[in-house]
Amino acid sequence: MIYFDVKALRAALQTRWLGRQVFYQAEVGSTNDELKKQSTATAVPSGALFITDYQTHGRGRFDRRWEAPPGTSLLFSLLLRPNWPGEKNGWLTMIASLAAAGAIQSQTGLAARIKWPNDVVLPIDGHWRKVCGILLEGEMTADGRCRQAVLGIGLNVNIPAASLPAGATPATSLWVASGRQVSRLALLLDVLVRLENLLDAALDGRSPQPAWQNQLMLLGQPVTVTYADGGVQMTGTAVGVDEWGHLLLQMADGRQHTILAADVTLRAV
Ligand code: BT5
Repeated sequence: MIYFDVKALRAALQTRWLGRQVFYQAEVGSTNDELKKQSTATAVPSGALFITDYQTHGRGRFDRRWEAPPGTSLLFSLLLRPNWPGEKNGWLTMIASLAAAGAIQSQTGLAARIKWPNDVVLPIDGHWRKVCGILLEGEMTADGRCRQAVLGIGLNVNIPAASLPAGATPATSLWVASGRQVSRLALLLDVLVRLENLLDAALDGRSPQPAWQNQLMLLGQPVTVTYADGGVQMTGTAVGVDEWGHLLLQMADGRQHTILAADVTLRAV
């Protein structure tokens, strides 16, 4: 396996506070879980980064799995303490996908877009394929503020075509999509600078929503929303997202539904 060069990361980091404390292990269960463990055991500052080369129990939403062959991907988590009302946590997912899509565009020239609510996708032969997933896990205080959040990002960098995960979601990697290997270090440095700038702006009260909505695919198109629990389905037109990242679904009968990101999967009709 090609190990991630943490020394080079520390030396080249261009951020002011994000990723200034780095934890690395070649293999872990899940970086989200490891970072939470670290933050319970020791005083870990906001902005701390946990990165690995391989996860044995990489997680998606709803206990789904995140699969990536050893040494091929960016698999990392960030500890954040925004101390804002919990509803604002949707901004963190928006910021993560904006930063990932922006870094992919600038490092590879690929036209990365965001698929609501938490995926970064690439167009391959006329179809959108997932290249990056985001898992946000927040801990709230009794009065509903965000005590701490762990923002997990999985980005398929140099996964060869034959090793792409073959699940329900069509996947790709930057290597497969661009035809050349991409430096995980350069990409991570780029993601972190973008994330930090977006986080600083958000902490200053500036919403990522306009930039995020701009990068969304499926807007203006008919979509089907499926609830994870009962499998209830709704079909309508995705007309936009509100300030908190909830999807606005326009139904045929003229009514508009607000769809919370936490509950659903989204498919083009
Ligand atoms: C996500 O969930 O997309 C969030 C994935 C977050 C992964 C990171 S890696 C670092 C950190 N530590 C963790 O343990 N997790 C985070 P969701 O929207 O539920 O999508 C999961 C679905 O994506 C799976 O059910 C598969 O169909 C598909 N999938 C799994 N691995 C994939 C991959 N490498 N590339 C593309 N799709 C994948």
